Amino acid sequence: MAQEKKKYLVTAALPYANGPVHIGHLAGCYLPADVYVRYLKAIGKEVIFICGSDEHGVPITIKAKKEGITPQQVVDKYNGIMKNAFEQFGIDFSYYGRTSSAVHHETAQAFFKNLYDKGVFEEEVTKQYFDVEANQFLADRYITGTCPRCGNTGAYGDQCEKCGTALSPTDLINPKSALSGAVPVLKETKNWFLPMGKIQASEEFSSYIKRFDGWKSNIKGQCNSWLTEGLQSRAMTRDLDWGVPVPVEGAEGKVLYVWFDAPIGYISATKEYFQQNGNTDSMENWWMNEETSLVHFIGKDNIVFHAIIFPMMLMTHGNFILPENVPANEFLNLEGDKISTSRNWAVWLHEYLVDFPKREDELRYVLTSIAPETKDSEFTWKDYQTRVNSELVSIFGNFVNRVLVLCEKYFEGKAPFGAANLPEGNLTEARNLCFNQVAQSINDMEACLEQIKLRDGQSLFMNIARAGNKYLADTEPWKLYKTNPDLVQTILFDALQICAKLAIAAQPFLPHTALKLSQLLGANNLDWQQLKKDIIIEGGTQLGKPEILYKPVDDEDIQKQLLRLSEIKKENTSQPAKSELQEVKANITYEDFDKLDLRVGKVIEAEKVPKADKLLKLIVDLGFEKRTILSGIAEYYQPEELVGKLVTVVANLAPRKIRGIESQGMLLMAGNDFGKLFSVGPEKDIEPGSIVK
Ligand code: B3M
Ligand code: ZN
Repeated sequence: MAQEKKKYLVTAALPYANGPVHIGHLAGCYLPADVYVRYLKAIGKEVIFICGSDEHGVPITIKAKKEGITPQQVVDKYNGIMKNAFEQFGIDFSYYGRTSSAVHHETAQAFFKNLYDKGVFEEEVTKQYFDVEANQFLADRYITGTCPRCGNTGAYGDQCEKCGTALSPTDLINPKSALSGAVPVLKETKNWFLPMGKIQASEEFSSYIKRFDGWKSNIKGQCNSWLTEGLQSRAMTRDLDWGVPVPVEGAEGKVLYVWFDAPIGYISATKEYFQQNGNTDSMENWWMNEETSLVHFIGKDNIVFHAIIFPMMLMTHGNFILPENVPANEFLNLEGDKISTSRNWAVWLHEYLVDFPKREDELRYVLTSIAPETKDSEFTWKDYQTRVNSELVSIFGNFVNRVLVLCEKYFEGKAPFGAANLPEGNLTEARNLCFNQVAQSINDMEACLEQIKLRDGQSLFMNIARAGNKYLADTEPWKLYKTNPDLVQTILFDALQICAKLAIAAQPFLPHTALKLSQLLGANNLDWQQLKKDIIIEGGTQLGKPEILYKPVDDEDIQKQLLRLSEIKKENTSQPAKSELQEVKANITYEDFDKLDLRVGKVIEAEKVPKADKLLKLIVDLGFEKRTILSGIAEYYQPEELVGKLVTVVANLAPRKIRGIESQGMLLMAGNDFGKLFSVGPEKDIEPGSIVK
């Protein structure tokens, strides 16, 4: 990987500029990307690190409507807040762009035009929902309704967030306009579709997907399952007024689909970066250069766009390189619950900076320690406190502090001269052990960084400090000083070299600390190559005044955070006002009702669906036959609780394939938006197959 290519073009997902940044964002993609970039730079690669605000799409316009301001005002407000938070945490982008910039609009339009002129798009008139009251088409999140899969009444036109199913607006039951609440009507409109099925069949695409083999299994798995199901054409334009106008005739009032223009944002930001640097280099020299390795850091909800759709766009355009790796992370949860902006269930970076000033590296450390690299993980304040206090403070900080304090005490704050007197016997053993452990940890750490296993990499980094502490504990220089000061000189000389290695190896993970520590060591130009050297700090070097690297986190600090969260939880779970419960739907006739065939079923088998957190696969006996039914209830039921239960089944619902499994019906569930869901079944024992009416 990193050894092979010279140039690295690393991107981190462009966050929607519609709200501040929280720890989930940081842990999901910005921090891992930054650690990797800092490592690549340290080993001497040429790297550019690109990010920016995604300023289009319905998430922005919805926020504008909520706050009663224009979309432009929304993005202007949040772009600054986000950029600043990233900077404070040391996320070292080469360039942070904005998709509202003129360069981006031009670049995205030229890209679309290129594909259009080649005849890549399918032009199709389809029926889309239209809000007569608001006089506009309803794309994606402008439309809500009931999920046909799990019955969630707040599903969006592009996705149900409860069961994760990707939807089209016309899949929704009882669709409603998010703008006016009106029932939308279907109206014809022309849009341009990317023929993904056709591209999937191309040779170029087949050869591209061989790269998946080297990718993390969570990403490979998701991609392969989409490919197996077969890709459908997808509209790359929308009937909206906020976005990049579609640059072709007959497309007035239409903009590019936000997922078409946003990834092009990486390209336009690269252009702007070089423009602002006097054009000494060019976008083409990176994006159209086989010497470049393109790596996209993203969260798991963006996989299809980066691993499949954007590469298809790049491929059909031609000239561009394709992603070498897409290291997507899973999600980070907070204190047992999903992080949610709308429920304010988050640790906001701008708030952390106020509550824990100058402790950015502490959060970086904890978030890398628990990074959701292969599965969802969990942030708790208690765990934050433990990791800071028992690792950063007690191991790393304590080691460095002891060394500096002893050097001040015995050698007037200067580095002693090494090997004045080599230890004998047990002490030789302790010394060799320490040197071996340090060398081994450094090697293993580099291997992890190379493979983007940052969590393991950081824990190996900590092992260097552990080895240093053990050396001091084994040799006890503070006891030796009276009898053998020469030996103490050797031990502290050794220990200072370990401090210097820590300062170097900390660079990717803890950049603020790395800087501070190198100053304390009187070493300005530490570089990664020196990790393999025996002597980094020469005898006689003037050291800084001993200063602690990390302050312990107090119980009060933690209590305050927990109190804040518990208040939010209270607000969120307080009884819903009647008006917040769903309104009763429009009347139906008896004939409508009679179309439903509801039957009693008995669950005879239940199991989790691999890689689908919310789905259970059930075998339900309907008396006359057994059906496979997928249900989005895994959060509410353990499979074994359901076996033997009588349930009500919609027996004549058209079968539907989910995750490659055909679901042959639906279970009735009683639920609300406040986290309750129960199956609805007969009150007394009755034969499976009985009619419910
Ligand atoms: N803005 C989605 C998100 O923030 C989207 C990413 C774009 S990356 C090109 O999750
Ligand atoms: Zn659903």
